[in-house]
Amino acid sequence: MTYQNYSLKQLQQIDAAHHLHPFTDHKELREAGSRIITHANGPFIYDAEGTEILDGMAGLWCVNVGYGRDELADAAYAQMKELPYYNSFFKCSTPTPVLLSKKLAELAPKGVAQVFYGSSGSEANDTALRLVRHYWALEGKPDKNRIISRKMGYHGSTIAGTSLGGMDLMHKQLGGAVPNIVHVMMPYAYELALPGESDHDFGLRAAKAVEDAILEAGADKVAAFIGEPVMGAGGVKIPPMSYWPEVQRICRKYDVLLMLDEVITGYGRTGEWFAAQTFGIEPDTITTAKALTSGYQPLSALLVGDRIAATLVEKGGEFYHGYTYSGHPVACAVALKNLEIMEREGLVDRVKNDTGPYFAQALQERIAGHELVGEVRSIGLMGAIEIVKNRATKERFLPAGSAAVTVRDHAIAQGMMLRATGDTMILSPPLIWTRETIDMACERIARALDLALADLRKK
Ligand code: PXG
Repeated sequence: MTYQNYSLKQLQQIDAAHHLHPFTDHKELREAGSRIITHANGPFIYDAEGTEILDGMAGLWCVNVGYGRDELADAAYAQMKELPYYNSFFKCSTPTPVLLSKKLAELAPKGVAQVFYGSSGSEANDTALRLVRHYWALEGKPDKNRIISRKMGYHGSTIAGTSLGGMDLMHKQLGGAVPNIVHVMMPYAYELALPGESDHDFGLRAAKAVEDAILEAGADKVAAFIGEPVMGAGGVKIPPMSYWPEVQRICRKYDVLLMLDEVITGYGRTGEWFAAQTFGIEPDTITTAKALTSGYQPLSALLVGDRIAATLVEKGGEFYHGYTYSGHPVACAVALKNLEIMEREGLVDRVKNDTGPYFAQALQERIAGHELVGEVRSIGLMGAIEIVKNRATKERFLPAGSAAVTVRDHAIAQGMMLRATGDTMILSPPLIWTRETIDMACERIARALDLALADLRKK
């Protein structure tokens, strides 16, 4: 069956009749009709009407090597023919997860050398939560099970992921979160720094919130702290450089495990293989997914540090946890090829030394001065643009989020896919973007901002 036999209208009608979309107001979508993306190549996606759109989001923070990579399709095809599936339970293994684990151990920060596979970031965080609690139980401290997380953190959409995350609207629909998870302030200077407070001091104050939460519960009750090195879905919130070293010092002081969620930042996004390396963090677990396969296959890898791994292996007995698709041979074959492409093309170095700095400069020079823009910020190829009504007072347009949607809609009409989160525009492009692609993106965004400003003035 090919979709070419259907008109766009037919596809939209069938979509509206039968397809429940993620994070969607279904009634609203069904009235409007979904935008159907049919194919993609390099940095561009194409919709059913043939419109070419520059993909500023790398799909959903994942297509780091860009679209149309025959090598990845070939790797999947070859693996499917040889062995499409076999499980990793019952003392079995297949070659590709074995080799991928070795590769990940080489790329990961020092002291992190074991891998547990799933198919999504949410699953990997579920594994991480179970694993850290299991660790403390094995160490004879079953009550050391509280997890400290952050408001506006995003850790997935399963019950564990939602519970770990700090998204109020998601919690409201949860009907009871996983117990013993608390949320502290996020390190978001633009809105939360006090008047006159330096970035450095704000970072320390935000870290102090973690210490306060540990002291409130008692260190013997706190298992771990979890955070995204740079908050992604919450709005590309880049912490001051003082934040992570201080959080790490606090975790060590109270013997609290440090869990990083690198589902977005992993595999080159910030200019190192992992943001742990960018910020100098030595974590006990690293959740990864998305760009591990550049999104060509669903795959997550929870990277586990030596301390937890040693206890799990030496004292653990059987860990009653796993997924049918843990270590899926096809997904792992694609991941291996994806990492090979990233290394061969030097994409991580390019982000660090060329495109990342150029992206930061382009946003500063061409976007930051716009009347609608309160702040631009970026790290590697991950950026944000704050949309405000008043640059001096940081006042936002009402209703909240509406101005960013206006900018986004104009951007898409200008051939530029980016995302709005609240009143923040987000960019997270494929790592294959060049200086020319960045120029093209900035031109289109600047035009979208002009058009949005004209609209917003009319209101
Ligand atoms: N952790 C982080 C940091 C994520 O960004 C997940 C976990 C969950 O991964 P899965 O594969 O289960 O979706 C994510 C996912 C957005 C958006 O609106 C971001 C994600 C997912 C959906 C939407 O930016 N990130």
